[in-house]
Amino acid sequence: MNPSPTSIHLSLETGEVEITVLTPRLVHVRQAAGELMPRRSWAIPRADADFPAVPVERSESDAGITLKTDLVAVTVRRADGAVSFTNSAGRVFCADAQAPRVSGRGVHAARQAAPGERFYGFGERAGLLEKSGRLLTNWTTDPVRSHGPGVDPLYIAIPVYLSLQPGLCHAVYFNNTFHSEFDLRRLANRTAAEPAIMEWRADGGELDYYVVYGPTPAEALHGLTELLGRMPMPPRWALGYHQSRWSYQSADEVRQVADEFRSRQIPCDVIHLDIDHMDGYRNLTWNPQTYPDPAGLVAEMRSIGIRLVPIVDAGIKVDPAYRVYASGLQQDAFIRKADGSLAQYYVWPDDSVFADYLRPEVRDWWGSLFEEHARIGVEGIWTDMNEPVVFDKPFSQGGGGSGTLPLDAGQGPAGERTTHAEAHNLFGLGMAQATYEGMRRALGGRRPFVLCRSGFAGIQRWTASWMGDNDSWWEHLAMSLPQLMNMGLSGAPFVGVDIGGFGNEATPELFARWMQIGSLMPFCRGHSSAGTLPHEPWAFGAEVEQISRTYLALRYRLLPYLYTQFWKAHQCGTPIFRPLFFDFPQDAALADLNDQVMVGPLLMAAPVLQPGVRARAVYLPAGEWFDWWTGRRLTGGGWTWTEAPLDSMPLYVRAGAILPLGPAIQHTGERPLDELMLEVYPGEGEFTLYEDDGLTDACERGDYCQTHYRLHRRAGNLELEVWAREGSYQPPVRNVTVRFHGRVRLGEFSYTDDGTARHLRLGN
Ligand code: MIG
Repeated sequence: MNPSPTSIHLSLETGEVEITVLTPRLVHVRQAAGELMPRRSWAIPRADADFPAVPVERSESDAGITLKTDLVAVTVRRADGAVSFTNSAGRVFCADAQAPRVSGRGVHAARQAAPGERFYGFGERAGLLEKSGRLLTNWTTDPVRSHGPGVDPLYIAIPVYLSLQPGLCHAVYFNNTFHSEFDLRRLANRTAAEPAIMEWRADGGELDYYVVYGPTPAEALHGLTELLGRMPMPPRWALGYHQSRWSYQSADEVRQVADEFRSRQIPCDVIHLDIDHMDGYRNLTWNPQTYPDPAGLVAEMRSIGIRLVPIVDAGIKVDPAYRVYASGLQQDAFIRKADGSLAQYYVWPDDSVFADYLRPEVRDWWGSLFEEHARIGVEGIWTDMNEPVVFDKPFSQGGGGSGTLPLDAGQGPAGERTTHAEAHNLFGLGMAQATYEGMRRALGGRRPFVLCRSGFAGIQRWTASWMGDNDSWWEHLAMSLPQLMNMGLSGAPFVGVDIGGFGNEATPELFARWMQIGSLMPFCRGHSSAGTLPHEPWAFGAEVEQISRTYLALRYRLLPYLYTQFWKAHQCGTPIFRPLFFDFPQDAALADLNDQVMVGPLLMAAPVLQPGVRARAVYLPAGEWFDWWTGRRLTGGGWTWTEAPLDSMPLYVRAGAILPLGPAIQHTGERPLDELMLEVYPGEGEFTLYEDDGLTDACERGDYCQTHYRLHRRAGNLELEVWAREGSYQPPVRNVTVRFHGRVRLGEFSYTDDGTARHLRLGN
């Protein structure tokens, strides 16, 4: 018997059940065939013991035991261990439809779904926003290109979902790292007679899950990320535009690309270096012929405001003369097969080995390898192939495919050894963690940027994510919206797709449309595969170049707003690029809206996602909206029709918006935020602008500032209240222009912002 008043422990015939209340909205449920497993060092969520105790009411009957907080009650049935939740209004949610089964060989649970309950999240997926009817597998996989809407799984596995019913939202994290499934097929085509059921299965481990009550999506995400962790503040430059290609073949080509951006006045902060920059695909080396002076190149690029982000792969070349292999071998850092021999497989450098990132000392070793990169000025690392993928034959003999390590290979630290079957899904997560922590140590106070292809729940703590190898297809452009929105709902806000498409060739029209919405994706990178034609923004003719310039310029002007959204994500787990229902959870019409997106709370984009289309229908939730381009006022609560010529992506601002914009810049280091524009739209609203140095970890020690703005009506007139700036970070004294999009005309006001409070009467 567990004496803690916040937890229930039952020994049933079928095994142990433990339920622990962690916060008023967060509950941990565990059921095992025998005894519950001890916590492992590589566990993802925060330990139960790390949550301060909360007031819980406990009641018992013959039938079961109930724990109750201010928000939820959880009941376990003595007879069979079935668990159910209710909110304070007595509405049941997330209830076992039958007794869960846990055996040595796996787990199975069947949860009741309410009529009309909708399911989102599930990490990285192909297909539409809402997932009823799908069988979704949690197993990190390289699908080897050309993934259509039905392809599953993909690179990142996040066993998290968000359920939405009218007035009631909750999230679930299924804390099991084995191969597992969410089966939503019995939700589709259901008849009234058939119970609506969603099944969870896993090939091993315990039935271990966390339920997070909202009731709003924002509250559910807040609770979920309190458990799984949140994104660290990225360096501000990582919010700029990134240009990539597999591969820029030499330092000279990198210089040329950088020069093109600057001479064409297309903003850019980052160039990625794909695998060909290495010496024979050896991680952390440089090809001596094509990249003879990496330090010089990095410095030269930095002098024009461009950072280089080199790639490292999961496979480490077997080569006794290569320091990474030799030192790893000495540390016994590499995964071994069940028979004790090195798990050696083919990837780019042919024979390769793989580090066991579950072990803390291996993460330290891996992290320390980045010291040299950091010393020459590299502040960002891109990691790839960490599902992990292995080829069927040597790359030099045309190898490919998407095999992985043997499931019985041993992993993990002594005392908690497991096999790849349990650790597979954690490979990318561990590699991202080791890379992030190593870079952080090496940069001594500057914030690193890490980009990682694979991942698991909690991946946002270590890295940004892109959605792997899409194609230059309209279908993949359209898919990028639900894909990124569901990542955000799974706790990972810093996400993007390859703008323009990775495989195949984009047409000018496709590239233009992709750049339009891509410019508002949290991670904004153009990339393209080897063997394709150039995909840089100027490669498609003058018109598309101009469109790219316009939209990237818009992104850069929006940086004060976007950066504030990153802060919100860092503080609260709030997704940045999110479905409309996140901000309007009461509006049932939004549940299946795949082709519109909120970018933070104030902007809504309705991109064109089909060829030849020059107008589209747009759904505007209740309230007033303004067309970003024309300033025209629109009344929400239904559909509107809008023109969308090639150079224009429909974009809307909510009434009452106070949108902070910075000056036009070519890169984030060009100048501090020494000039600010507030675009103000009639209505009631508020906004808190977040600022810090953009570069160091001082913000984590409280060195930042916030300015609160409030727009409200007073004696028939709208008034903008600017509150006194709070916090220690000091932006430059600057001119602020307030552009008021009034009913009659555009009003311009300006003031000198020295951090003091003021009131501006704007008109009506
Ligand atoms: O499958 O490093 O997703 O972005 O350009 C090829 C070469 C391996 C896969 C990544 C892609 C990258 C490519 N890599």
